[in-house]
Amino acid sequence: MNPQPWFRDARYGLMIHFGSYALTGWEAAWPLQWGAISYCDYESLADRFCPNDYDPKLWAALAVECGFKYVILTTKHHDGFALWDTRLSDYSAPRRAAGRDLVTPFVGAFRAAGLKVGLYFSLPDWHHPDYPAEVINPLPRRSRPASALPPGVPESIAAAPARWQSYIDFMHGQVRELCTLFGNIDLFWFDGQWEHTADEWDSRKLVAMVRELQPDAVINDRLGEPGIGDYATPEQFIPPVPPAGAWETCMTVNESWAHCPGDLAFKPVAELVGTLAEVVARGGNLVLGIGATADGVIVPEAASRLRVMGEWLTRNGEAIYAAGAGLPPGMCHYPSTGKGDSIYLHVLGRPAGDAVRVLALDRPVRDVRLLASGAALAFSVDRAHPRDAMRNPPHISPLRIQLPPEWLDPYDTVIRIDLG
Ligand code: FHN
Repeated sequence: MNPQPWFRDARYGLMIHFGSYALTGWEAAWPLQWGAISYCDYESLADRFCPNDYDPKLWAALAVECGFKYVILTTKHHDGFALWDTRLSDYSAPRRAAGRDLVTPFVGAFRAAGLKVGLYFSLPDWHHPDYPAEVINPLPRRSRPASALPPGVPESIAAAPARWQSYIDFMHGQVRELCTLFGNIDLFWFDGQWEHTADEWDSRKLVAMVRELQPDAVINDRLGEPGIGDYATPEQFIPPVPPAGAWETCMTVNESWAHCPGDLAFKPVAELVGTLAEVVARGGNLVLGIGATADGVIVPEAASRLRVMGEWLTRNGEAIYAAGAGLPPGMCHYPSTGKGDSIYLHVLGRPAGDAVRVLALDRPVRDVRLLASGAALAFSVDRAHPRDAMRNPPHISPLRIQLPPEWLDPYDTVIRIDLG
């Protein structure tokens, strides 16, 4: 399947991890697997998770300001704690300390702000009494730590197949709720598929249900087998060889998905902007991940960086939104994006000398400008000497563009080349 056209045009999304795990100051759900917190202690976080400052309208306003075109909220992470009023479990924000559904206002606020809305949902649920101890990946096959298990969970699927079926009914039932409680949803972002196979998750049936209930929704690929969803999801890296078809790199702004106050390893804006340029230059989308605090706040360390990126996008968004891969690989030392007859060179950092080169172009150049200001840039096309032209392929000429150093952008100077 191909995703809806909006998905490729959007290019830039935000993923927000929000849940009771924010109280630990560690990663979402994973401290359970590390044996850092017991099942009971983790469970009881729900009795303290009460995000009084949660106002998704503020989040949506920030997302608009920062230039995001879509958003993905963790409605339920691997820990099984649901942010909406699921009828299928009591382990949810509305039924514990928070006392309210956190998803409905989120969807409303972002939709009203004009962003496409995506819901993250974990296939594994480490809280559910029927979710077995044994998982198949990471290899070798292993059991979750005893301290992390709810009382009486089955050892494996094989040990209690009926209980696995009841888990699948529950999990599919929760996805049905997500498909029916919040109006049109633009994207479903599944996760945690590595713990079982597509057949075990009954992923095809799950996707068929989503397509029936939300026919316009885009669905990611984390369903246990390639080809079931609409697009690939490399995580925390830019794929050197882009996946076939649509794809989206998801990447944290610091090193954690959840809010971790001790993690101050925020990526510099230049790196984040460079990542966005590199990803779009390979035909992908970038989703940046941040974690909200247990009070429901997006911390200034993350927000300030995203705002600076938003300012860069205000100057240069034409080279990102609805753009795709630009020049073929190897034609320029910089990433390039493209749209129609325009190529956008992303000059990351300071070029050596005062000129930027495109090694070879096979179409005439009409115009070259700095995208941010529209200022014309002097350029020359180094036509081959007739003697060499006889040996070279026709119409291939290097392009040299003068880039005055005082016009450099601190993060990524975008040069727009209009081809004839
Ligand atoms: O385990 C999760 C992780 O916490 C986070 O949610 C990321 C987001 O892509 N997905 C999983 C790891 O692949």
